[in-house]
Amino acid sequence: MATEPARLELLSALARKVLWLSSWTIHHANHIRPNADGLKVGGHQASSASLATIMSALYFSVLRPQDRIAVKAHASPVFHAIQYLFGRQTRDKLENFRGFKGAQSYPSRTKDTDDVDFSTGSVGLGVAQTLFCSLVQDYVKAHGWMKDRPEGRMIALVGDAEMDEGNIFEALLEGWKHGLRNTWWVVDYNRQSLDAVVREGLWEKFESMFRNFGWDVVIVKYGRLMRAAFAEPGGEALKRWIDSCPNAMYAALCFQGGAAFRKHIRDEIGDQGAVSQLIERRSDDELLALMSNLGGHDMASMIEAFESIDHDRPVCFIAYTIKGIGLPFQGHKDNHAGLMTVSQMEKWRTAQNIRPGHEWEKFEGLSQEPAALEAFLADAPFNRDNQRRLSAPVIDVPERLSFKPSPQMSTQQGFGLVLNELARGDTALASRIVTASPDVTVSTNLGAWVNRRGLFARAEKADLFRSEKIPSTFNWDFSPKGQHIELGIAEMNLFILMSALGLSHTINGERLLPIATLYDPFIERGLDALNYACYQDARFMVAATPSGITLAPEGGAHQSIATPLIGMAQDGLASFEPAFVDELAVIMGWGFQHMQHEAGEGGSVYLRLSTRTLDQPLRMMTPDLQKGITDGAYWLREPGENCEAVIAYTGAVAPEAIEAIGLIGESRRDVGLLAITSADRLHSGWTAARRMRRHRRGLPHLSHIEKLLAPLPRDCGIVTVIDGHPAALGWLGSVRGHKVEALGVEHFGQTGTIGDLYRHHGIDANAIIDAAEALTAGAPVRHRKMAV
Ligand SMILES: Cc1ncc(C[n+]2csc(CCOP(=O)(O)OP(=O)(O)O)c2C)c(N)n1
Ligand SMILES: [Mg+2]
Repeated sequence: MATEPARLELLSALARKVLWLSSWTIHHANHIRPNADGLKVGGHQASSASLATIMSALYFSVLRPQDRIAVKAHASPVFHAIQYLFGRQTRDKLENFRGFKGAQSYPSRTKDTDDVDFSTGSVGLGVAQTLFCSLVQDYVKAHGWMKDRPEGRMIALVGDAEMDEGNIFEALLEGWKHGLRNTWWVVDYNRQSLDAVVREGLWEKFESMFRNFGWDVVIVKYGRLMRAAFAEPGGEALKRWIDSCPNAMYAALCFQGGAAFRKHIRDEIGDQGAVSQLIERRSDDELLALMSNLGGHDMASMIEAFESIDHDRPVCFIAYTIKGIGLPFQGHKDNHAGLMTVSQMEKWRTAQNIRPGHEWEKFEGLSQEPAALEAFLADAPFNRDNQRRLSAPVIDVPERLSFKPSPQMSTQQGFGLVLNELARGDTALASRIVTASPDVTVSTNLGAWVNRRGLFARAEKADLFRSEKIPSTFNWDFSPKGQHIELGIAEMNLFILMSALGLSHTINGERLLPIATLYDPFIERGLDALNYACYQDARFMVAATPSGITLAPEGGAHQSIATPLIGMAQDGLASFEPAFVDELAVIMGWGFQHMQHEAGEGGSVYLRLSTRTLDQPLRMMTPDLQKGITDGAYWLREPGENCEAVIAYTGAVAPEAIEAIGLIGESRRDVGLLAITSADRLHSGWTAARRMRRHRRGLPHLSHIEKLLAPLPRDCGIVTVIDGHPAALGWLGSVRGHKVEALGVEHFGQTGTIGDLYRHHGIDANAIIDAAEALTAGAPVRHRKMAV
């Protein structure tokens, strides 16, 4: 173990190297191997530089392998440089920074190869993810699954302007409710964002807010040089001047350099003898070094701050920094997109003692012994365990998920029944399910599950109504064994929690099977978090209900129109919209397996459910039917040989489609009824088959939908109908060139009964018949549904 001064010297040298390598990576991408499109990499050089010291302190000394880190998006080059020094990143990927398959501009858990813990890029999400990851670790621990694994700290490196993102505050509140531990947020307080210099005194707002939520706050404002200077005669006055200097002015002076600082300090406080002497004792360069020695750039101060934490309460570090420190545009308000010119880089290279052609060498230009640096890196605690990505065995999913059948049910009800059956049993599957809902647990039918499995909290808390013997349908006991995580209303939190739970197998080595319930329209409220959860390959199931306009009198404001398209377009999410509960049970069983498949094969699952009660079919669940349901469609009524019209429906409009088929049957021949359980799976199967045929000519692979539509005569018309945007099914006509009338919902907000609204939006039986008539030759359809 190196002595303290020696350790600090090695760490500072490595931090300088990290700054060099990260800047060189960006420079290389812009000037040496620029992409053909000529786009420059803005945003990174200045933004990365802020964090070179802090991240070096963390990765080379403070972090342990069990810690997990969300790196501020624009500090990606710094992260990659650190991993390069550790030997986990290749020169080729750095030379190809932001190029095809090169190191990513924003750290990516799935696309980068150097052990990124959390994908960042949409600012705010990574920050909250660390908080929820810590809660998940507590969950795993409370359930007795941590074994002898030490608790990790979940750490976010946060831009100060990133703190504007509301989802961070939503998470903060949730963390407080759940007794958050083991979470560190390090705010890179460079007082600059993309466009602007941040408001004066922002740190005070942060400080009081974090303290309010029970966090420890550590402000790291002055580096060691500064602190030494403050102890000199006149130092107090200098400190007062620094403290009162407006952010914009301080930034501007950092940009202008030592002489400008001297002039300003002289003009403002220079008549006080001791201060003048203090600054006169220093050359311009020395004065600039002193004035830019803010805490976040001072290795000793950062190490001291991190090592001073001797508790597991959450901590917010506010580290003062200068954006672009050490680079020619440090502090300049326009520096976000700032890039060093070739000649500036040349000058800086010379100053760093780096020989041309040796830019990528790990220790080039450092005066320390390479062997000592190498040994120090090898010995970094973070580096001691190469297995930071864990895995967990697959949990068995029973052949068939059962539920208590009833002749009439909604899919939402069915969802509750399937979970209730799971809760009653003692399968491994049930023990690994974790549910969460943004304050709609009961209204999305999770109540029965929660009654049986209980709510999660680290400390027991009995349901007061129950202990007071007040009759209530619900038993809301909290305990460390509980399996439902109660959340407030914020949907962003729901999806970030899903992301954290859904990565547990790789972070904690213990598999969880998370299920989120929420109202379907509010998927849009949490969409970015949902997208990032999928992007990190977290695995979870979303049951969204009620959906569409079918919630009818519940109100126009809660309708969802776009969600079927979101379900189709969201990468990593298989979407389903069953009409009947036996379909749903099959899909959920398939879903629990899909959630556990290897990367690239499995993914998350979205169930778009409804509150509409439908007559349930009495039928045997054959393997063929089961496969049709999970592949996305099956014939509820097979089309005949001379089929003139097909009605293809999804979800809650099944009764209208069935009724229309009955009425059309007398006027059109051999009509077919196609039940579509997943437009998403059908469509992706179809595009995949086409791609395969293009690439491997001659292979007769047909997708499920192609096979289903193959027997239809050319001039058969297809009417599609969904309680959602019509484009979700409108593409069916392209599969084999059939004419299509796509019915669906395009306008938001009208309230009424289901009958009123289906008629209004043209998705009722008569609208389906009209559409079929328009598509097909022959006499008008004789029958219409009678108005009720
Ligand atoms: C959700 C989202 N909105 C906007 C952006 C574009 N953007 C990237 S960085 C940034 C501001 C950065 O300021 P700060 O967090 O203080 O980091 P700094 O550049 O100072 O290091 C913005 C607006 C983004 N990446 N994500
Ligand atoms: Mg900033």
